Amino acid sequence: PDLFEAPDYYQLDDLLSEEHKMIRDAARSWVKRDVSPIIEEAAQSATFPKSIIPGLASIGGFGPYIPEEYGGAGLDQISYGLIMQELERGDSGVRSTASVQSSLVMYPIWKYGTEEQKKKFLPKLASGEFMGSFGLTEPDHGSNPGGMITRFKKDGDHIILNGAKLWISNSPFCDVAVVWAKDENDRIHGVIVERGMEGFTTPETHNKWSLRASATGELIFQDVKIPKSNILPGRSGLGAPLSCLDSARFGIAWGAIGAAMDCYDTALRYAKQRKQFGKPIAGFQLQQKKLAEMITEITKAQLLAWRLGVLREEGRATSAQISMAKRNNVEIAINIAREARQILGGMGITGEYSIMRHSMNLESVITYEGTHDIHLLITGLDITGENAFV
Ligand code: TGC
Ligand code: FAD
Repeated sequence: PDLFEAPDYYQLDDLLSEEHKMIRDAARSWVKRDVSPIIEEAAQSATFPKSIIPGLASIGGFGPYIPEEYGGAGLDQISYGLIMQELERGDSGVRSTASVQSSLVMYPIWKYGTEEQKKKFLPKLASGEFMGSFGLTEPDHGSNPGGMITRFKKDGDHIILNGAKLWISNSPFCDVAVVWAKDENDRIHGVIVERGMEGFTTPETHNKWSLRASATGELIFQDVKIPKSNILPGRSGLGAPLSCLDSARFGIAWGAIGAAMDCYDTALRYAKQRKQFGKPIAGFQLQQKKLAEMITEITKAQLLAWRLGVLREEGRATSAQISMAKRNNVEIAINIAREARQILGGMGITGEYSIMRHSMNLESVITYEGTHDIHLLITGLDITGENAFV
C-alpha cells in the first residue's frame, strides 16, 4: 500500500504480463526503499551513491535483456523498459548508470565481442563488480561522432590508443570503458580499455547543475598499449556504436516517463492538500489545466513506449521510431517537470520535493543520447528522404 501510485489512466497494466508487473514492482519498491531516501543528499553533494550498486544489480538493472548464461537477467524489452521507468522515477542519474552499464557496455560486448570477452566481462558487469563507461563523444565531436579523432595504430599483438572522450557517464570510477576509435584506415572500432592500463586517465567533470547524482568525466588516452584481443571484432563502422544507442535511447524513452510520473504524482498530491483562497489549489481551473495536460501526455508517452517495446521485442523497431519516442517522451517529461514545479509554488524549488531535481536532470537527458534537435532531424530524414544534418 505504501508503493508509489503510478498513473495508469488507460489501464495499460492490462497490456503487461504478471511477470512484467512483478519485475516493475520489485524495481519500484527497491527505488522507494534504497534510492529515494538518499538521492536528494547525493544530488545536493554531487556524489554518485556507490552503495546502490549491489541493489541495482539485484533488481536486474545491469543487463536486463542480456542472457542469463552471461550473468544477465534474460528478460524481454518491456521488462527492460519498466525497470528504466522505475529507476528514473527515482533519479535520471541512477537510470543513466544502469543505461550505460546495460546498453552501452554490456550490449556491445554481448553483440560484438568474442566468447572470451563475454565470459571475462559480462558476469562481472551484471553483478556490479565491474562498472563500465562508454566513450563516443569527444570535445569537438558530439552530435557528429563520425568525425572523431581518437585513433589507434597497430603494434604487434597490441594497439596504441591516443585521443580523448568528454562527457562520459561513470567515467571517474569505471573499471572498463568501451571506447570507439578509428584505425589506420579511418574505420571505427570498439575497444575495451581497462583501468590500470598505462596512459589511461578519467578526470571528473565538476560543477554540473544537472545529473548531479551521476559521475561524469573524461577518458584520456596517451599512448595506451592495449592487447589486440580487447578489440570488439563483431562489427566496425559508425553503425556499431549507433546500434548501442538504439538500445539506450529505447530505455530513456521509458525512463523519462518515470520522471514525469513522479512529478505528476507529487504535484497532484500537493494540489489536493495545499489551500489558498479557502480551497485546495487543485480546485482552480488553471491548476487543473496543468494536471490534466500532464496525465494526457503521460498516457500518450506510455502508449508510445509500450508499442515500441513490442516492436523491439519482435526485432521490428526502426532507429527512427526509437528517436521519435526518445524525443517525445523526454520533451513531455521536461515540460511536466516545469509545470509541476509551478504547482508547488516556492516549495517547488526546494530539495524537500523531487521535482526541481528531475527538472534539472532532464536538461541532460534532452541533450545526451542524441539531442532533441538531432532526433527531430532523424525523423525528418526518415519521412522525407532528405538529409538535413549537413
Ligand atoms: P550516417 O551516415 O547516417 O550513418 C553511419 C552508419 O551508421 C548506420 N546507422 C545506424 N546503425 C545502427 N543504428 C542506428 N541507429 C544507425 N543510424 C545510422 C548507417 O546506416 C551508416 O551505416 P553504413 O554501413 O552505411 O556506414 O551517420 P552520420 O555521420 O550522418 O550521423 C548520423 C547521426 C547524426 C544521426 C548520428 O551520428 C547521431 O545519432 N548523432 C548523435 C550522437 C549521439 O547520440 N551521441 C550519444 C553519445 S552516448 C551518450 O550520450 C550516453 S549518455 C548515457 C547516459 O548517461 O544515460
Ligand atoms: P553539439 O553537438 O555541439 O550540439 C550543440 C547544439 O547544436 C545542439 O543543440 C544540437 O542539437 C545542435 N546541432 C548539432 N548539429 C546540428 C545539426 N546538424 N543541425 C541542427 N542542429 C545541430 N557521451 C558519451 O559518449 N558517453 C556518455 O556516457 C555520455 N554521457 C553524458 C552525460 C551527460 C551528463 C551529458 C550532458 C552528456 C553525455 N554524453 C555522453 C555526451 C552527449 O551525447 C553529447 O553532449 C550530445 O551528443 C551532444 O553533443 P555536444 O554536447 O557536443 O553538442
